[in-house]
Amino acid sequence: MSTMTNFEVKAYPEMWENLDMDVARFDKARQMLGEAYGKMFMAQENRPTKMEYFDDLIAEIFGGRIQEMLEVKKSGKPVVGTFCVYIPEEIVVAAGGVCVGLCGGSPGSIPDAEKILPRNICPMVKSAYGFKAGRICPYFQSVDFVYGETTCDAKKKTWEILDRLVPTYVMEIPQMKKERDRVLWLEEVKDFKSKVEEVCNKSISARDLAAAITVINEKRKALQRLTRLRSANPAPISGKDGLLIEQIAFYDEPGRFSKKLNELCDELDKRVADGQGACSADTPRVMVSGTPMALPNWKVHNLLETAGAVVVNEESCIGTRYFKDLIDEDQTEMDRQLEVLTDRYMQIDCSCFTPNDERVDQVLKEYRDSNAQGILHYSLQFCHTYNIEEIKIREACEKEGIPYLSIETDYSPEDVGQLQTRIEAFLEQIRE
Ligand code: BJ8
Repeated sequence: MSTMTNFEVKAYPEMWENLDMDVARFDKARQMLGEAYGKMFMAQENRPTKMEYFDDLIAEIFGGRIQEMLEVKKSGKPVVGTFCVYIPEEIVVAAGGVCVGLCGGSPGSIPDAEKILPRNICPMVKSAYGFKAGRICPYFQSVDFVYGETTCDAKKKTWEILDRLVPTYVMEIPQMKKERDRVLWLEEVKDFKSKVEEVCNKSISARDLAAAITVINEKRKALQRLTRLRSANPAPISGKDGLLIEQIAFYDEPGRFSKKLNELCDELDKRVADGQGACSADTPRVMVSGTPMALPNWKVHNLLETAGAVVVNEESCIGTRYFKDLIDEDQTEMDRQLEVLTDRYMQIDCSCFTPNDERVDQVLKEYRDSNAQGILHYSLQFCHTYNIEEIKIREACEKEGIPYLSIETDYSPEDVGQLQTRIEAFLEQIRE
């Protein structure tokens, strides 16, 4: 395999300075990201040519895309940061604004967070907080406000501390899905809409919202299409590239993203028809299920694919949980639109809910649909809800005779050797 590493994430020091960033430090992170990307992504063989757009997006992730967001902001439209797929981006898009995912996927910002937050909480929360505290994320520096939620304890208590650094609002997400929870949820969605409207000083009309629902539905449909194509054998695209596209969905302009992803899917359609894959047909096919993997968290996919597997599905919030459900587009009145929007969001099966048995069924369904041969359950360290829900997923896999491996990890490279050994044994079990 080639080891081409000449990939550069572009530098925009002047713009970063204007965003009050720690430019010298951030520039090192930018270089490291480029090197990692070159090694992990550009060195892959048999890559679809249409991945070029997504490579370019990563090259401009701290530059061109930020400029676009700042243009939107200059025009008086809202730029909103979120940390969870329960925050309805359709409402921000309806206001002509940008909604960007700010979950942290990098170990580099964790020491900044550990200066104040406890060490024994989820790395995703620490990484996100650290990006703001260290002034090393141009997205965080560009938002009008962030909107958190009350999903897990680590998140909801961190928002109180984060509010000292950036205006932080919180959506109450209930923990059960009864009728009275739905009533509360709908009110919370309305509050979110009011907050977004405050920034642009304009009310969102039913027509604006209808258009935004279509735009985001199109994005979710394009991601569903990619997932279906990955079920082919040989897989037409690597799991790393699949994950990367799912991560980029939280940053890119949605209309353009859907168009480019559909162009890639056209190419993959052809590959599938020609029996051409990113790997051979006897490559072990793994589905990853569990906690989300925020950019640039490629640790487990990289380990799996370096060990000779291909990842064919992500049952996570940076994966199918984000795009499996669409919003009914037939409503024309605001009240009804907000109701169907809330209904769609209530279908997301995050482990923060109790009970959450629909997720077990969903995991088994996706396992079958993706033609996977084994499931790797991935839990971030200290994520109690996923770690405990793992018991039910494991039991269901045992019952179905599905090869299964559960790992709990963080962003540090320390456990890589140990994980490698366990992954190799898991792939051996699949091969047998
Ligand atoms: S809907 S998965 S995006 S909450 S991994 S921060 S739960 S301790 S990310 Fe999530 Fe919304 Fe659920 Fe999805 Fe907490 Fe767990 Fe960390 Fe998590």
